[in-house]
Amino acid sequence: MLYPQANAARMVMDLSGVWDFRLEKDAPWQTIAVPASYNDQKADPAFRNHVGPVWYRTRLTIPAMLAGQRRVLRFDAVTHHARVFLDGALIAEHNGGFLPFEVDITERLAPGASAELLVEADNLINHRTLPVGNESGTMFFGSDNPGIPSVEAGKRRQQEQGINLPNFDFFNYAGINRPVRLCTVPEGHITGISVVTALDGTVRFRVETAGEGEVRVTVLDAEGQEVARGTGADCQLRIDRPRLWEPWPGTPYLYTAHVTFGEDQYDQTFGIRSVEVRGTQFLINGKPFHFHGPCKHEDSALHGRGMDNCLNVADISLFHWLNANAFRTSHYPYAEEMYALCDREGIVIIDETPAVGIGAGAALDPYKAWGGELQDYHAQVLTDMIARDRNHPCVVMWSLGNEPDTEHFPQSAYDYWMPLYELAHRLDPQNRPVTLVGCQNDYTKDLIIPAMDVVCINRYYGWYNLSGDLDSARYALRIELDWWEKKGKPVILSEYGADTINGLHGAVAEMFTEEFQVDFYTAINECLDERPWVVGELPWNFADFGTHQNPMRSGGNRKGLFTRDRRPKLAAHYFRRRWQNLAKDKQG
Ligand code: GCB
Repeated sequence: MLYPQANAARMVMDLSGVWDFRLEKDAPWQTIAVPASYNDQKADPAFRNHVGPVWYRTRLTIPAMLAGQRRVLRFDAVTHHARVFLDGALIAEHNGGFLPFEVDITERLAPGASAELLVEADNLINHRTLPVGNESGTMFFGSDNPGIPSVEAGKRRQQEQGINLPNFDFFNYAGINRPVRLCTVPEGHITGISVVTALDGTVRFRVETAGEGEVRVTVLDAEGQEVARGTGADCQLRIDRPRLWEPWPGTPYLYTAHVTFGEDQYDQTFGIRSVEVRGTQFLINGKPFHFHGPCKHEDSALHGRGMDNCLNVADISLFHWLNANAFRTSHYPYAEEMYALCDREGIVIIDETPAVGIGAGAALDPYKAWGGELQDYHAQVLTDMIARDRNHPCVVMWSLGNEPDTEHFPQSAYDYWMPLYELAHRLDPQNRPVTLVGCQNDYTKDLIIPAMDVVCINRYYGWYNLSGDLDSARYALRIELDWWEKKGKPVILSEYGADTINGLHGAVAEMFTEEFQVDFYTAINECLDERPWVVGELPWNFADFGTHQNPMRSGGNRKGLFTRDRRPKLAAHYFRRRWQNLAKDKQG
């Protein structure tokens, strides 16, 4: 699905603003900002803790000047299940809270007319949604004291009240999290573009269209000079002396393909770069690449997971301050604006589906219990994510998901994930490497993580296990890394970290102090530096972030290198120094 674009042939009308909102069907309307999560917009536990549908309402008027154009409503993300009504008629329904959907309303609302636009957004999560939630009331963290009659009775009450707990460690921020726009296209129009490049300057465009017409492609360099042109829906061009898209600290050079079809036109940005796994190396443009940068969340005070360009620009500026070059979109596809920004800034992305928490802590084989239906849905989400993000040069790898159970039911896990791995390779015109991020587990039993193109492992030696004992943490991690070395694959430590309360210090570094966070990373990094086939380090997390309240979290997850309002902890300064020359040292 193409990102909305305003140009000589297309118009975009942003419907952001303050809409009407209610938590219950017959309650009085209140105010709410769109886009943003609704949870923290009011000082009211009913907003923060709401489970189930909510309703958003605004008035949509089609400008009379749009006559003759097709008119499409585009929702970039409604979390997690959306139903859209126009003057009471259901016009669209969509599953999944992190990817766009659109609905053509040309025949429903004439130019000059107006109607009530109502959006129902449901945040319920269960074992058939991504991410996964527990309807049973089971807690992700902490002990539920099983067997104590009074506690069991309390849990039954919670279920009757409709408790809905996440099987993941971030707040289930919900609502209209990303922009809503009215977009126009001419009657005959471009519906999709895919770009595949080669380092010699060969570029192949595949353009999908609706209606009659001829496709023409003109490629412009970064100065707007024409460097190649061609015709046809499947068209191959050659750019002389191509400039490559290089990750930071190189130049992320971008070209623009100006595509026309009948009266329509679309400017598609692209970069010329290659991505390949060879032996134990991850190559970008044929050169070894080392990933270093913290994993992120879309998370900030008040906005929740609401799309915020200012926050994105500030965060990527802090990536440069850190001398970081990469992040993983833990644990869901981010807003499209972030990928466009990273294309321009040279920050590399591992793009992750929202499949977090599949089977974590399950007593039964989760894949047998829920697998079939969930796998079909997962395949759809993966398909939509790749279709959305396939042209971004910053995206260099697909992550099928984060920390499913792969240890207790290894064969079922393999049977669930391998078809998705194959699907990702089939769908991606650029055939990027594919990974699945593994939980800390008995890695010797795991069948699927070692089968990925790149082994991505989340490890908490010295934190959740061997807590506070960094010598033993190093010792244990080295044993595990020796095991992975024999697999002959590139390995990324895709999460490691320690909760740290900013301002808490200790001359003796103990857990939760800023000094301990630095010591923790120093110890673990020592083990990584010994091994050239470790091609990445992704600390957990860029910034402190919101979670559900539980006895393991104090004001959210505090493993940030930055506080939630983006002030550096000591560990941010540590990584800034460590990463200053790392790209040169590790990549040559
Ligand atoms: C993990 C999860 C991440 C959590 C993190 C933690 O392994 O992938 O979502 O937030 O651990 O801090 O516990």
